[in-house]
Formats: sequence, structure tokens, C-alpha cells
Amino acid sequence: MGQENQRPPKRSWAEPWKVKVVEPIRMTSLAERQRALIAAGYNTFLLRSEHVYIDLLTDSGTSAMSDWQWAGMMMGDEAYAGSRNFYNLEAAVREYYGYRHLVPTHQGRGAEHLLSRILIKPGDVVPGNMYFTTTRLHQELCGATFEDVVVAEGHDPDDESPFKGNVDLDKLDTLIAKVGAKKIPYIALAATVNMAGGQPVSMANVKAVHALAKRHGIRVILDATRAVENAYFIQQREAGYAGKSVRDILKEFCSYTDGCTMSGKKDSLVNIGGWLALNEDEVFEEARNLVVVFEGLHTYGGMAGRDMEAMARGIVESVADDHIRARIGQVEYLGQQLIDAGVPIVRPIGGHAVYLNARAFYPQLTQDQFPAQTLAALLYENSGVRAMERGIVSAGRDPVTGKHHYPKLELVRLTIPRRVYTQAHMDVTAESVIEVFDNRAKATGLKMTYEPKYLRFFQARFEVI
Ligand code: PLI
Repeated sequence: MGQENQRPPKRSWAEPWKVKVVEPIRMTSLAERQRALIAAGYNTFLLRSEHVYIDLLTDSGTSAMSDWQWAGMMMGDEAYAGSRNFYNLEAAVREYYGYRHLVPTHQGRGAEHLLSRILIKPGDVVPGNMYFTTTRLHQELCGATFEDVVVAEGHDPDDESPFKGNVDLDKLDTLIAKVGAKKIPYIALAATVNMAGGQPVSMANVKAVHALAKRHGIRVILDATRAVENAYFIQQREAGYAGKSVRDILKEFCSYTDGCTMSGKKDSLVNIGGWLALNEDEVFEEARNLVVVFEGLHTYGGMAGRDMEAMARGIVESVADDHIRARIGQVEYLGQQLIDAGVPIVRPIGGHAVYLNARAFYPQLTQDQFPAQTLAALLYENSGVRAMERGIVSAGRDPVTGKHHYPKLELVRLTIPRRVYTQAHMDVTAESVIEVFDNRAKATGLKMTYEPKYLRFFQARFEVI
């Protein structure tokens, strides 16, 4: 075609899909947003979605399904027992994640609940690479104490290390020596680490954690919610993996763990669903028994047949290299605009979200004045972009002392749903964040006026100081 002697042209990446159905969204007026914020007690979780323009609250259950997934929805077998879609899901989990046994649940926290009940005894200790809200609460409700063993870089928003989700092996070793392996039912390993800014764990680290755990007879349980995104980072950043597919990397990663909890609402591109996977027969037996008490029969676990089919197909789509490159490429596109404008964000840019560093936005506020909650509210007021607090409100209170946890990271998460928004939506978001940053000196903070007992960030209410 006459192009043989030319240099390869520069090509940007573009999404490996085109749009078939659209959902209208509406820009609101400033007065409307101010009214909505007051009605929501300055908590973005309490806003009505009809008042939101660009919804970056979460990537959980908010992704767009493909035509192949929607076609699968029509193939839902809604039999109470033995639905064919369960067997399709089981086969997909075995093929792509490599675990032997599957217990379906309504979503990730259903799996966390079952696992915690089965493995934890009162007085136990669960080490993990930073807490996650629902995961830690289920551990605590079963009588365990969570111990953070993430590397120190994970708590530093400016550290550029490539694997800030790694476990600090010395910290873990010291903890095992201190409390004894018998008190540690499992190590909770999340990949990627949500509260650290969507930061990955390296293959070398999971291997080392596995080896250390095995020496002491301790299980490693993966939170596989965003393990596909983690696998992509390994492919991009870790020596020896550049030539491997995300699919193969995912399976190798899981092979160093004994089971996992999964929120299918993230990586797996569905609106609802989750599962618990296990390699040990006895633990599986107990989980399969307990699931019928809390979730539903062991061949649906709280999901409709059609939801299991959509998830089985979503798993296949999720590990495609072109999908995951575009997914994380879009997050990087937004993050890079903010970096270029001098806005303080967690670096490196995470897998599912860009995290604004609210402490650096508002040095005039103490952590008790809820800088990240304030920033999320001001961003919504500015443009109708909805983000989420990931700081002191999310961290909650110590169940023993009743005092606030004071996390080092005081962040606002701009979470990107998969296959939903365009680069133009990212541009508008960046413009709004930059404007809020330019007005940062004016922020006065919030005070909490209502605090629920569990997972307070979902329903707490605030007033302007
Ligand atoms: O929301 P669930 O119950 O399907 O999954 C709970 C859950 C477990 N682990 C991790 C790492 C999560 O991110 C997670 C849920 N995350 C939400 C809802 C989020 O907005 O990040």
C-alpha cells in the first residue's frame, strides 16, 4: 500500500468499543446544587443521582455492560437450584482465577462476611496491606483486630514507588513473632489497594508473602476485587512480565493465595454480584453450608441467574489486554491533566481512580475539620461532579478506645466507572478540580452532626463551620 518505508505513525490508544445505547445526564445550576448539598448533609453518598452531572463516586456496580453481557442476561436460568449460569460462572472463575471452589454471594461484603465467620475466632489478629472499610468491619465484628502491614510508601501520597500496595515483610514477620501464628487465621492481601490510592502489589511480593505464610502455616486470602487492574500494573512495571498477558499474570498471582473474596461489581464489569473462592475442601464445605443461611442457595448466593451469566462473561472481557489498557489509560488521562496543572494527587496514578490529596489542598484545616469531606462537597458544588471521601470519615473509630482513627492519607477519590464516560467528561472534571484548587484558601471545613455506628461515611451528616 506504499507505506512500507514510512516510520510507524504515532497512535494514541482509543477505547476498544463503540457506544450503542446512551443515558442522558443533566447539568444542574449552582443554586440547585447548593440546595442538594444541604439536603444531603454535605455527604456525597446522600445526594440523589439525578442531581449529579458526572458521577465519580465509585467504580462499583457502575460500569457499562457489553452487548455480549446483555445477551447473556437473556440466557438467565432462574431455577432456584442448579442454574446453568452458576456453572458458567464457576468455570470462568476456575479458568481465569484458578481457584477450585466457588461460593456465589450478592456482592463482595457477603463473601467477606462468610469468610470472617468461618475463619476468625475472638482475639485473632488479621494482618493486611491497609484496611478496607467493609473488610475490616467484618473482621472486627467476628472479634479480630486488624493490623496494617503495608509498606510505608503506601501511606505517602508523594512517593513514586511502583508497588505501593506491597506487604512489608519485616512488619509481617515481626507481627507473627509477636502474636504467634495460631492467632492469625489468614493474611488479607488486597490487589490493588483501594485506600492507598489504587496501588498495586508486585508478583515478587505476593510470592514472598506466600512463602512466609506457608512457613508458619498461615493462609493468604486475596481481595481480588481489582486483581485484573493489579495484573496490568505488573505487566507494565515488573521485570519479566512485559511479554505476558494480563490473563496469565492474573492466574499466576492468584496461585500464590489460598482463596479470595471478590466484588464482581468492579473488575468483572457487572452491576451486582460477588463470590468467595477457596482451595481448601473443609473451608469450602463450611462456606457452602453458611451461604444458604445468609445469602441464598449455593448455586445463586443472592444473585439472579442472569447476573451470574453477565459476570461470567464480564470476567472473560475483563482480562483482555486492550480493555484493561484503555480502562487504566483513561484514569491516567485524568490524573495527568491534574498533575500538569499542579494539583496535588496521589502518585503514581492508581488503577481505578485519581485520588486528590485533601491535606495538601487545605493546610488551613485540621483533620477533625474533615478536609476530604469538605473537598468532595466543594467539588460537587462547583460542577456537579460527585466524588467520595477517603480519609478520617471513612477510617471510622477504633472499636476499643472509641477514638477516631487518624489515617495519614486524607483523600478524595475521583473513581472512574468502566466504559461509561468519555475523555470530554474527564476534561470537564479536570477543569472543575483545578477551579476548586484555585479557590482552596476559602475553605473553612465541616463539623459532623450525625454519626452512624457502622461504616459512618455512607450516612454521616455535616454542617459548614
Ligand atoms: O461493595 P462490595 O460489597 O461488592 O465489595 C466490598 C469491597 C471489598 N473490597 C474492596 C477492595 C472494595 O473496593 C470493595 C468495595 N468497594 C467499593 C464499594 C468502592 O466504592 O470502592
